[in-house]
Amino acid sequence: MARVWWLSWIFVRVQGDGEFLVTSPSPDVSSVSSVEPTSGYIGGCNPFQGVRYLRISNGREIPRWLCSASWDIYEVELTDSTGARLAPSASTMTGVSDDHPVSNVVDGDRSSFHAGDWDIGLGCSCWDDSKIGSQQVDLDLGTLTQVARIVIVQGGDTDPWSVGNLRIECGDMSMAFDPAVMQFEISRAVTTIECTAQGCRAELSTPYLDICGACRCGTLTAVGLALLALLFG
Ligand SMILES: [Ca+2]
Repeated sequence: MARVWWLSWIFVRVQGDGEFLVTSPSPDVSSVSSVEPTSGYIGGCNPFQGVRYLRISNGREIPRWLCSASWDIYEVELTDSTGARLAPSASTMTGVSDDHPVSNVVDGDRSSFHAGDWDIGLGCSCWDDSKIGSQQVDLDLGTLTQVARIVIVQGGDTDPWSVGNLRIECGDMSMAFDPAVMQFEISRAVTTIECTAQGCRAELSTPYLDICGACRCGTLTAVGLALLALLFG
């Protein structure tokens, strides 16, 4: 994947599109917009109040230029209020790409990942808001459980299959989800969500990067799209 990512940035430069703010083989953190890690409460539901299910989904797009792109989520780690690590099962109703099963989200290995259905098309070139939440992972704790910490692991700031905005929904024993959704900006590396009775706060290991906001995919020519398809499938 690293080679493909590098090639993608080179290709962007070949297009000669001056509107691209990122012009190096890997994202230049200084040239894309960023915000400080969230300091206040996230809002939405609070899994500290007790949940059986947590639904994790994409809040926005991923910085890819083809529609055959899905989000790669490496690991979700849950901890209860005593500090004990929880062991949920994982499933999805939105599809799986070959060789990257949803179980990889909870296998205890931060290097293995789950890839969603490519057909959903989460790349910024074909993004629209109807795709918010279109790639989901459902975690089942088996019984109502007080969740005090959620750690979301992605591939890092140079991973073009990462999201910068995440949704978390809280489900009860009957898998009915609270309409109050947690939606917030996250790190493309590791995001730790700490929850208490007062609410949840997020700590980002690297600042939020709005990579897609810095690209102008609509300016790619038909020839360019054909070349991208040839290079990246
Ligand atoms: Ca994993």
